[in-house]
Amino acid sequence: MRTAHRTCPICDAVCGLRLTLDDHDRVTSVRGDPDDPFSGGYVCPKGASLGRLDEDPDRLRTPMVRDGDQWREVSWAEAFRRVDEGLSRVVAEHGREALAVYFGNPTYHTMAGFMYREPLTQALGSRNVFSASTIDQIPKHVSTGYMFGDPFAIAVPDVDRTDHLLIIGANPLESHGSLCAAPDFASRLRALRARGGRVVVVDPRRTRTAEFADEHLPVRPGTDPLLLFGVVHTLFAEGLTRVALEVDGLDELRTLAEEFSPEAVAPICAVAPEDIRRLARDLAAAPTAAVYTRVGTSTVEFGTLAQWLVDVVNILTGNFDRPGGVMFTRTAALEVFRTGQPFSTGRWHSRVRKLPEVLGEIPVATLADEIETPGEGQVRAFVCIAGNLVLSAPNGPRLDRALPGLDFMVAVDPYLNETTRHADVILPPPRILQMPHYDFLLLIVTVRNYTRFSPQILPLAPGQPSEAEIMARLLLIITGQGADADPSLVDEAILDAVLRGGVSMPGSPLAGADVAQLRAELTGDSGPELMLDAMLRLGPYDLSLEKLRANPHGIDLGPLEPRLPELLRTPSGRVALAPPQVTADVARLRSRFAGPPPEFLLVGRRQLRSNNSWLHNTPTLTGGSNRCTLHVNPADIARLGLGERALVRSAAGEVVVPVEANDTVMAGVVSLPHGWGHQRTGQQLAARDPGVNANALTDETIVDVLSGNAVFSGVPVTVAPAN
Ligand SMILES: Nc1nc2c(c(=O)[nH]1)N[C@H]1C(S)=C(S)[C@@H](COP(=O)(O)OP(=O)(O)OC[C@H]3O[C@@H](n4cnc5c(=O)[nH]c(N)nc54)[C@H](O)[C@@H]3O)O[C@H]1N2
Ligand SMILES: Nc1nc2c(c(=O)[nH]1)N[C@H]1C(S)=C(S)[C@@H](COP(=O)(O)OP(=O)(O)OC[C@H]3O[C@@H](n4cnc5c(=O)[nH]c(N)nc54)[C@H](O)[C@@H]3O)O[C@H]1N2
Ligand code: SF4
Ligand SMILES: [Mo]
Repeated sequence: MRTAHRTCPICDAVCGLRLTLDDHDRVTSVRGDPDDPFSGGYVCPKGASLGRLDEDPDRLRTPMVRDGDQWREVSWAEAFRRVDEGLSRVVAEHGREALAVYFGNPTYHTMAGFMYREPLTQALGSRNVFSASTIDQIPKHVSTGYMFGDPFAIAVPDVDRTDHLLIIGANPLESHGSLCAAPDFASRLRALRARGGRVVVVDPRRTRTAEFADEHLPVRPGTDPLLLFGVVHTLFAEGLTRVALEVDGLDELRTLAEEFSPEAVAPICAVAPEDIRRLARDLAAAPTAAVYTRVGTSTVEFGTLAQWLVDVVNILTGNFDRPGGVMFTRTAALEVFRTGQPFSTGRWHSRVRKLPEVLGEIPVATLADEIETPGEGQVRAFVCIAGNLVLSAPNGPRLDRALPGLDFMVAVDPYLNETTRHADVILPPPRILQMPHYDFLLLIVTVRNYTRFSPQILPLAPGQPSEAEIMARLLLIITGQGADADPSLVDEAILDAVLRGGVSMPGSPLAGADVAQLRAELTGDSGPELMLDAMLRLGPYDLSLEKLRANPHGIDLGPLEPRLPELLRTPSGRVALAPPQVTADVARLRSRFAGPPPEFLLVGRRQLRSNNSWLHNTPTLTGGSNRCTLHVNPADIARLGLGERALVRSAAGEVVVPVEANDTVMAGVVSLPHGWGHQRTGQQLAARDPGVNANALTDETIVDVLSGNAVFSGVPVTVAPAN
C-alpha cells in the first residue's frame, strides 16, 4: 500500500486528490486531499472514480493503425512511420495549407497540451488551426482583448469575499466552475450566504445552482445581451454608476444603452422590467458584488456582446479588480501567454466562409466546410488531439460524413470512438497516473493565488512515449525531420524560447540573466517538467519545481490582489468600455429579435457524473441521473401530447429522444445534454447506453459573428411526439 497525491485532471476545479495504491499499483481509493489548502479535501464523483477511469480496459495502450475498417495494434515505431508517410504525402502533393489540427478540451488540462500546442501550430505552417476554444470560451477572449488589450485578462469572481454574486448562464454546482477555479463551489456559496451575502441565478433552467440561490430568474435563451443592456440602462438612468477605473467610452456606452430600457427588452428576455431594474439596483447597492458568466452566454449567437456587457456591469458598479468583485489571479508560472502584441481579430480569414481568425485559429464551426470544399487550400490531412468532434462540434454528423473524405488523419486519444474511428492512426497518450500534472491554464483563473504540481505516479512502460513526446514527434514529422528525429531537440527549442522570453520581459526577476546558465540549473524528469521549472523561476513568487515537489498539497499564495493598470495593454492605457470592434454587433442584436420567438429553443445540460464526450465508459459514472433525455416542461408536454419519446427537429437535423417531464426547464425551452450519441465506439459500456447526439441539432452555419464561436444554446427546434 502506498499513498500518492495528484491533481484531478477532469474538470476546471483542479481538486487535490489523495490516492492509495496496492502492491500491484491498483488504485484502491481516491479521496479529496484534506491537507490541500485550496481544495480542502473536496472530491466529486468523477474525481473519486479516477482509479476506475484510469484502468478502463477499453483504454488503448498501443498505437492502432486502420486498414480499411480493420484495426491492428502496431509498435510505436511503425505508428510514427505511418504518420510520417501520411502527412508527408499530403504536404508533398498539396502543400502545408492542406494540414489541419484540432486541440480538444483535455489539452487544456495536460502539460503537453499547453507547452507543445504553440510550437506544433507554428510547425504546421497552415491557417487551419482549430481548438475547443471556438466551441466554448472564445467570445471571452475577444471581449477582453478589445476592452483590456489582453485576450487573457479574464477576471474571476471573488466568491470568497463578495457580498452579492450574480451568476448568469453557469451552473457551478454541477460543472464545478469554469474560467473560475474554485474547488467545492457549493461550500463557498454556502459561506457567502452565511455571511449575509446573496446569490442570484439567471438561467432558463432551475439548475442545482439556481435551487441553491436566493433568487432564480428564468431567461429566454440567447437574449442575455438584451437583459444586460437593460441593467446598464438602469444603472445610467438611476445614477447608480460608480466607475473606479480609467475608462474610455462611457458616453458611447450610455448612448448605446438608451434604447434598451427594461420595458423594451423585457418581452424578448421573458424577464419582467421590475426584475431587470432590481438586478441593477441590487448590484449597485451591495457593498461588493460580482457578475459571473460562462457557457450559457458564450455558446450563443451574441456570445461576445454578452461577455463584454458582463465586464461592463462589473466596471460600472465599481466592482472590477477589487476585493469582493471580480479580480485577476497572479499565477505562479511565467505568464507566457501575455504577449503584449496589440490585440486584433481577423488578421486572416477562413478559406470557405471567410470567418475571422481569433488568437490564430479559425472556428470549429467551419471545419467541415474546409474539408469538403474543393480548391486550393482544401484540408486533406487532420491531426486531432484530444477531440471527439463528431459529438462535440456543431452539426457533428456532418463531420462524421466529412472525415472519411480526408487523405490522412491521425488522432492522439486514449479511445477508439465516434471521431477517432476515422483516423488512419491512433496514438494513445499514457494513462493519467503515468503523467506528471501541472495546470498551466487553469491556475490562471483560481479564486486564490495558488499552485500545485503532481509528479507521475506510475512509470511509463519501456519504449512508451509520454504525451509530450508524442506531440514533439508529430512536430518533427510535420517539419519534415522524419519519424526517428530526436524529440529532445523540440524540448530544448521550447526551453530556450521560454528562457529567452522570460529574461527579456520587463520586470522579470531574472532580467538579463544568462540563458545557458539558467538552462543548466533547471531540474525535471521530462521536457514539460524542465519547462515548468523555468516558468516558476521566471514567475513572480520565487518558486521552482523542487519547491513544488516538496509541497505535494500545493502552496497557497494568498488572496487575489488588484492588478490594474499593470495588465492593461490597450493603446490608450485605459479600459475601453465601448470598443468599436465589439459594439459593431449591436445593430445585429437589435434586429435579430424583432420577430416572434420560435416555438421551442434548445439548450444543453451538463451532468454531474459526466464530462463532455468521454466519461460514459466508467461503471461508477453511468446510470441513475446520467441519462440522455430531453427535459420538457410539463405544460409543454400536455400541450403537445408528448409520450415517451419526442422527435426533435432543427435546421441541421433531427433526433428521437426519450422525454423526461421536468419543471426545472422553462416553458418553450427543451434541454438535451451533449457528449452522447455513442456509436461504433471502442467503449463497450458507453455503447450499451448510447443516447443521442445533441449536436445533430446544432447548426454549424450560425456563429457568434465577432468570435466565430459555435451556437449550442437557443437553437430553434420543433418538438413532436415520436412513434
Ligand atoms: N451541444 C453542445 N456541444 C458542446 C458543448 C455544449 O455545451 N453543448 N460544450 C462544448 C465545450 S464547452 C467543450 S470544451 C467541447 C469539448 O469537446 P472536445 O474537445 O471533443 O473534448 P472532450 O469531449 O472533453 O474530450 C475529447 C477527447 O479527449 C480524449 N482524452 C481524454 N483525456 C485525454 C488525454 O489525456 N490526452 C488526449 N490526447 N486525449 C484525451 C477523450 O477520449 C475524448 O475522445 O464540447 C463542446 N460541445
Ligand atoms: N459535470 C460536468 N462538469 C463539467 C463539464 C461536464 O460536461 N460535466 N464540462 C466542463 C466544461 S468543458 C465546461 S466549458 C464547463 C462549463 O461550465 P458551466 O458554464 O458552469 O456549465 P453549464 O452547465 O453548461 O452551464 C451553463 C448554464 O447556462 C444555462 N443556459 C443555457 N442557455 C442560456 C442562455 O441563453 N442564457 C442564460 N443566462 N443561461 C443559459 C444552462 O441551462 C446551464 O445551466 O463545465 C466543465 N465541467
Ligand atoms: S470537481 Fe472536477 S477537479 Fe474536482 S474532483 Fe470533480 S472532476 Fe475532479
Ligand atoms: Mo468547455
